[in-house]
Formats: sequence, C-alpha cells, structure tokens
Amino acid sequence: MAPIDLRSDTVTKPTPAMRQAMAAAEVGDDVFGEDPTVNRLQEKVARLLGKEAALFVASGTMGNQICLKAQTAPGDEIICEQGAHFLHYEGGALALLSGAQPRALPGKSGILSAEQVEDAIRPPTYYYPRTRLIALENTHNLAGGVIYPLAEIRRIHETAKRHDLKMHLDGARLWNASIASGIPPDEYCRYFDSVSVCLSKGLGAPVGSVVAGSVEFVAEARRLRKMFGGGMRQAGILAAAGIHALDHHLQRLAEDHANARLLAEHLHKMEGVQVNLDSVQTNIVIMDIGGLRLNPTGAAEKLASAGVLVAPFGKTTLRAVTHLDVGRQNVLAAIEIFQKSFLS
Ligand code: TLP
Repeated sequence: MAPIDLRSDTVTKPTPAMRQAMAAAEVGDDVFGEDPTVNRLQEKVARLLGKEAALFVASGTMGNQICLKAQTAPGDEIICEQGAHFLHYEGGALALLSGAQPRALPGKSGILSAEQVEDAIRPPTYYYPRTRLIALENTHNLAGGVIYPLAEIRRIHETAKRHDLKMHLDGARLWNASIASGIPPDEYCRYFDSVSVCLSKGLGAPVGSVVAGSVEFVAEARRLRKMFGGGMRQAGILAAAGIHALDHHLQRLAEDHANARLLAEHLHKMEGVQVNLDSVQTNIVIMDIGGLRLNPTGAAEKLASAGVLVAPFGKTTLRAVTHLDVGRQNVLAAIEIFQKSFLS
C-alpha cells in the first residue's frame, strides 16, 4: 500500500481532470508573451489578487526572489520575520541574486507587530543600510501555517507608507489563509506592492507560481525571470493545470484544514507529543516530540516504515501537512500509525 504522505502539500499528483485540461491546453511561445493559456492564468490570478498584472514563474522560490530583487538594490535591507521561508529554504538566493541583507525579527508565532517593524526601520544616514522592503509570509510555514491577522497587516502597511517602504507578500499558501479566514485574497493583497502565490502547494498543480503587482513591477519581474533562466516556452500546458486548480481546488482547502485540525487534536493527546493547537489554523501541523525518546529523523524513519511520511522540521519537531491526496480516512489511518509508532 502507498504510504500516507504528509511531508508537504507539494507532493500531490495532478488529477485525471487536471491532466485532461493540460492535454487540451492551447499553447504558444510564452517568452514572446504568445501563450494564450499562460496569459489567461496571469489575468485570472491578477484579478483574484486585485493587481494590475501577473507573471507565471517556475516556483515559489523564483517568485520570491524575483519580487525581492525587483524592489531592492544591493546593500539594501529587507525587514522580515526570522522564520521567513526565503531565509531558510531558498539556498541563500537573497545574498546571491539581490545582494540585499535581511533584518530578521522574532515574531510571535511568525507574526510581526507594526511596532517591531517601526523600531527596525533605519534612519537615513550614510552608514546604515537603507531599509527598503518589508516582507511578510501568509500563511507562515515555519510557524505552522499561521494566518497573518489582517489588522496587523494594515498597521504594518501604515508604517511602511509613513517611511516610504515597499511591502512584499510570500503568499505561497495565501489561498489557505483566505479560505480559512474568509478574507478574500485581494483584501490581503491590497497592502502589498508584490505578491507571490503558489499553484503547486495546496491547490495541487504540478508546477508553478505567479507573482503579481503593478504593470511596471511585472515588466521588471519579466526581465528578471528571463535573467534567472525562468523564461519558459509552451508553458500553457502547466498554466492549464493552474487554471484548473483555481477553478476546482480552492474551496476544498477547507477539508485540508479540518483534517489538519483532526490530526493535531489527536497528536496533542499522545504521551510525549505536544502541538500548539492555537497555531493549527490551516493545513500544517507541527508536533514537538521532545517528550519521546526519538529524534525527529529517527521518528520520521519509524513512521515511514509503518506507512506515514512526515518531515523532520527542527531539533525536536516534525511537520505534517494535509492536502488534496489525503482524505479524512487517510488521516484517521495515520493517527493510528502515529499512536503505534510513538508508543512502542
Ligand atoms: N515550502 C516547501 C519547503 O521548501 C519547506 C514546503 O514543503 O513547505 N514560500 C513558502 C512559504 C513555502 O512554504 C515554499 C515552499 C516556498 C515559498 C517555495 O516554493 P517552491 O518550493 O515552489 O520553490
């Protein structure tokens, strides 16, 4: 039997209907801007996010890095939370590609306050780095899928405006935030100059992310995408999967959230395991197994041999993520496996 794969929501396989949409996609050379399906996806995402324009890119990493570079110069400073994805999981790309430096602040469950941001903004003197950009993540992956409170985003935005700073949103899982909170994506995005959203996570497309912003920003993003080697040709085959995902897989994210909750509540009751239930707001469950006599790698291996895949995610933590390819029955089966593996 195939294992129950909770390592990430990136592991989903395209559904038969998605594959059909991909096979039927009209295509053209997207480097010339001539792929009608890519253009349709870009228009659709721009509309959903309330932005003037959007650009299809290869990955969430490429999306973030294009947005960060487009809005900074080497030596500039980017204010972000210390668990930001682009600091830890993008291979140091910020240093290489933008030459900007992060000013990483400790958030509460990944959430920065406007006061913290205000305090970190550098006065304009010749020896300080120039604060340029504020980058937030919604949902916050390392904090366990926590949703950024809209009221705090608004306050941070006011601070940004006062200091003439730009705002970037890593919205790899913005769809999850939106479905869980009931706040439409464009309401979140109106406070940001650039947004990067993923199609290949909760939405279940095989490849791709989209960056969005003003027409001027997207023109620069297009230039950088080419420079980073991300100009794809008949990419409509991939964009079709994204369009299909947005049409069919958005509302169902609520099921992933209910499944994550179910898993979290059961895990939290297990001896030696702790889950901060307050942070389980979407499809990610981070469990602290410090109370067991297992390290995360050993625990993940034990679970894998019993049929559940999870990701070691810290010194004493494991991460489980629910998605399109795991239903409630799979989660119930996984709970039994967790119980047996952790208790034996
Ligand atoms: N996150 C992956 C891993 O890299 C950890 C995952 O399994 O969660 N922003 C955020 C908030 C992300 O979680 C990710 C992927 C990305 C950006 C990068 O996306 P990709 O993997 O498409 O480059």
